[in-house]
Amino acid sequence: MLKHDWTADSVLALLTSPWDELKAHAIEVHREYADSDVQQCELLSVKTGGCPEDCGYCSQSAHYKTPVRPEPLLSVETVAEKAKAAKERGATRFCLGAAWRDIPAENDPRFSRVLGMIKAVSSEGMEVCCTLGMATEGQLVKMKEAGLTAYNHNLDTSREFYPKIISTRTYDERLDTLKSARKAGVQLCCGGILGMGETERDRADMLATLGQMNPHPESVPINLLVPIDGTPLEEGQGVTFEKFLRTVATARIVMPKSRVRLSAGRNTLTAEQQLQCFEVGANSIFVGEKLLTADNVDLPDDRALLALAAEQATR
Ligand code: SAM
Ligand code: DTB
Ligand code: SF4
Repeated sequence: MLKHDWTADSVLALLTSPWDELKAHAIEVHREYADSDVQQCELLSVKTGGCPEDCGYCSQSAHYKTPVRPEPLLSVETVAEKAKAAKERGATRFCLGAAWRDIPAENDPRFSRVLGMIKAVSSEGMEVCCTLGMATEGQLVKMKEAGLTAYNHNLDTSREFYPKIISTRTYDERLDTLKSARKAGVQLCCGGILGMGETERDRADMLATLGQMNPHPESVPINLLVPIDGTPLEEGQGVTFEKFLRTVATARIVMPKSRVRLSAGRNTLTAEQQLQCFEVGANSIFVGEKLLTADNVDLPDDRALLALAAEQATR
C-alpha cells in the first residue's frame, strides 16, 4: 500500500526491526509493487568542477583542493555521442550532471545548450535525467518540453545533519527545487548518501521525508560516500554493509513503486552483496566506467552481475 504519512519514528522502527522480519517485508513489497528488472543508467559530467557550493563530500567543490580539474560545458555533439555509446552498452537512462549551484538563466546560451543536450539524448529513445543544481519551474518546463524525464536533486541526509555537510544552501532550498520539478511535470530522482557520519535516525529521517512526498520520487539513489582527498569527508566515516542493506530494504517498503538505485560506492560491494540488495528492493544501478568524476564498476563485471540478478528474480 502506498502511504505518505511516514514519520522518522515509524521508519526508524522498520530500519531497526529484526532482520528476518525486515527482509521478508521488503521482499513482499518488492514482489507486489516494484519492477523486477534492474534498470541500467549511465552518467555523464557535462560541466566538471569549480562549483561554488561547499558540499563536504564533493570532488567538484571549488572550496577544496581535490584531484579533479575543472572542465567547461561539453558540446551537444559530444553528449550525443556518449549517449549513443551508452545505449549500445545497454543503458536505458542517461543522466547529465553539472557542477553548478543553479542552472544558468533561460536567456544564457548555456541553458540553450543544455536543452540541445536533452533533445539529443531523448532522440536516442533513452530516459533523460539531469542534475544541474537548483532550478526554477520555468526552466524545468522548458527542459520538460525538450524531453526531460526526471530531475535529480538529492536531500543527501536528514534536515538536522544537513548543515554539518553543506553550509552554502539550505534543506528548504533543496525542497523548493523538488517542488518546482513536480509542478513542471518532471519526475523526481531524489535520495542521499550513507557513510558521512550520520546516525541511524538521520537515515530514518531522510527516508521519512522522501516517503512523505506525494507522489513519492520515482527514483531514489542510495549512494555510499566515495571519500575524496582534500574534502572534509576525505577520511570517510563509512557504514557497515548490514546498515546499507537495511536502508535499501526500508526504502523499498517506504516507497513501494520507486526505482531504488545502487549508486556511488557500488564498486566497494561484492557481487554477492549487490544481489542481496536486489533481493530486498534495489532495482536500478549506474553502469559505465565512471560516475561523474569517480570510478565505477567494469562492464564485464556488471554483465555477469546482471545475468545473476535476472536469474535470482525468476526464483
Ligand atoms: N551539482 C548538482 C547538485 O549537487 O545537485 C548535481 C551534481 S551532484 C555531484 C549529485 C549528487 O551526487 C549529490 O547530491 C550527492 O548525493 C552525490 N555525490 C556527490 N559526490 C559524492 C561522493 N563523493 N560520494 C557519494 N555521493 C556523492
Ligand atoms: C546520485 O545520487 N549519484 C550520482 C547521481 N545522483 C548524479 C552521482 C554520484 C557522484 C559520485 C561521485 C563522483 O563521481 O564524483
Ligand atoms: Fe557542487 Fe553538486 Fe558538488 Fe555540491 S554536490 S559541490 S552542488 S557539484
